[in-house]
Amino acid sequence: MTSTSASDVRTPVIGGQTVYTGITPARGRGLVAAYLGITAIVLALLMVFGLLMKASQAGVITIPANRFYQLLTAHGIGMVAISGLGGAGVMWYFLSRYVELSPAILFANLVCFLVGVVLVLGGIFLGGFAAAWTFLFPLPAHSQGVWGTGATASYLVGVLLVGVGFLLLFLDTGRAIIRKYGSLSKALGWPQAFGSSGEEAPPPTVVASTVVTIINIPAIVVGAVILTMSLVNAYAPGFQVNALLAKNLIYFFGHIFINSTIYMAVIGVYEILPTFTGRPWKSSKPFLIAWTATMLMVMAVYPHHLFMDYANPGWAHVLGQILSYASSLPVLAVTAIATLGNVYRSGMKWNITAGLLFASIMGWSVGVVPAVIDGTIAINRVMHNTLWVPGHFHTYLLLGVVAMLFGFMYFLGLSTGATDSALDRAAFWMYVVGTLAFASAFLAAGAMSVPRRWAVHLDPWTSLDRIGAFFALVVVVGAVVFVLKFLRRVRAVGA
Ligand code: HEM
Ligand SMILES: [Cu+2]
Repeated sequence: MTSTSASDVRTPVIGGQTVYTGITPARGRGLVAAYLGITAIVLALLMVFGLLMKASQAGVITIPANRFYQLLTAHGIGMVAISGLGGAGVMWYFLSRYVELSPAILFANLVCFLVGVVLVLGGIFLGGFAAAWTFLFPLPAHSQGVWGTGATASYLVGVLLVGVGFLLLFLDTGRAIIRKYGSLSKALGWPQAFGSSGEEAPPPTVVASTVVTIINIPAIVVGAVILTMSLVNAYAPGFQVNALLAKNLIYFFGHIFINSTIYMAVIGVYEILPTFTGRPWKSSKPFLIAWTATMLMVMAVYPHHLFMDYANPGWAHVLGQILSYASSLPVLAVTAIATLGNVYRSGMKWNITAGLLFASIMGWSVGVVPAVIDGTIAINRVMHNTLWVPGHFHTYLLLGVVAMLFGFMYFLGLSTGATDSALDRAAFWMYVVGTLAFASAFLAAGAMSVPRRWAVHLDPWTSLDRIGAFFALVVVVGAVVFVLKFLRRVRAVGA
């Protein structure tokens, strides 16, 4: 049961707790429910793709190499995109309580997304496109006959369309934020962070949304530029693209977009945990400074993907190395410390929503450690393109952003009067423990220098693959429970 009137902002839920479900506009709420419903289904499907890949590397099943690379491409691009869609749903749901967002734009983004996804999937599974989600130049146009130009075009145009949708969305959030707060710097809380403004700083949701808006607009524009250049190159090989420039553009876009999915989804933590603990999350001075610091660094840290590209300028390597240590730290630190402070001795009653959100902050923190290790040039020389890399990012994606998304889905379910069962609790532990073990198997393989992105693994590697496949199955089962539970509730959520 949800309400549409702005005055009725609290809905009683489990155990006498009240949850703030209020003033997200009714029309937007239905769309957000649709966003999360689609997110749930696509996550489950792509996780199964991941499981199939791991099982094939383990030798448990046999997937032909061509098909493996198609799955790898679909899994990579799909997971990045769907994390963006789910994150945007979370951000919209809460940001719309503070600024006036356009439901029409929210809808337009969904349409672009769905049409884009059809093109991407068609390019991959009908056309055979399998150049990985990063579509590194000149691979899309050099398939050695494995796929045709049409498949490349379908993939590139599809990704472009998804990007256009998100661009519209972030232009709208930017517009609405400026309209309410006067300027982006005010919405970032600069007068409070760096001046002596006596006014209260904007709420955490607004600060995070402003950062996401600012970093994603250039990221998507740059992404669109390289997608278009690759498209022209595919049809007119005479139009040459500088491969090093292309890689720089792609990772500028890719690094920012995937990181921003966490920054969008974490808004759910800021808004939801306080409803359980009764302690509001305030935009403190360190909080504001941390978000601004991360905003600046996240745009300059991407050269850590190019450490082994010796032709890239030396200063870029230095920048990538130093910022890898510093970039994600400020926001993570203020969030992790405030999460512990918010929860500690609050007397809150734990449920699956709170558990997933809490676990997401811990997973994010844990996953950053091997990432920073890999961001060290001396270590990257050994670990580059090994399974160490999927090891760290699966930790903070599965147990970070995706746990936040599942937590938000359970939160939405609360407003329908749903309660947690033993099955939910079992799924929670399967998901958390399964992810840690699954990611550890990747990391262990990485430490043995097992290469990433190989369809076929040598015999000595397969014992770790089998462990990975087993725990991947555990994760998938847990996630499927989350997904089915949410899908049963989603109609009531959107009503
Ligand atoms: C049950 C869950 C999952 C399983 C079993 C799984 C499995 C895999 C496997 C086997 C690979 C290929 C590793 C290699 O040999 O190079 C992979 C790559 C990848 N996965 Fe997952 N994954 C899961 C969840 C996720 C999630 C939730 C995300 C993001 C939100 C994600 C993002 C990626 C990305 C970006 C790649 C890299 C693709 C590439 O190298 O081009 N995965 N995953
Ligand atoms: Cu990066």
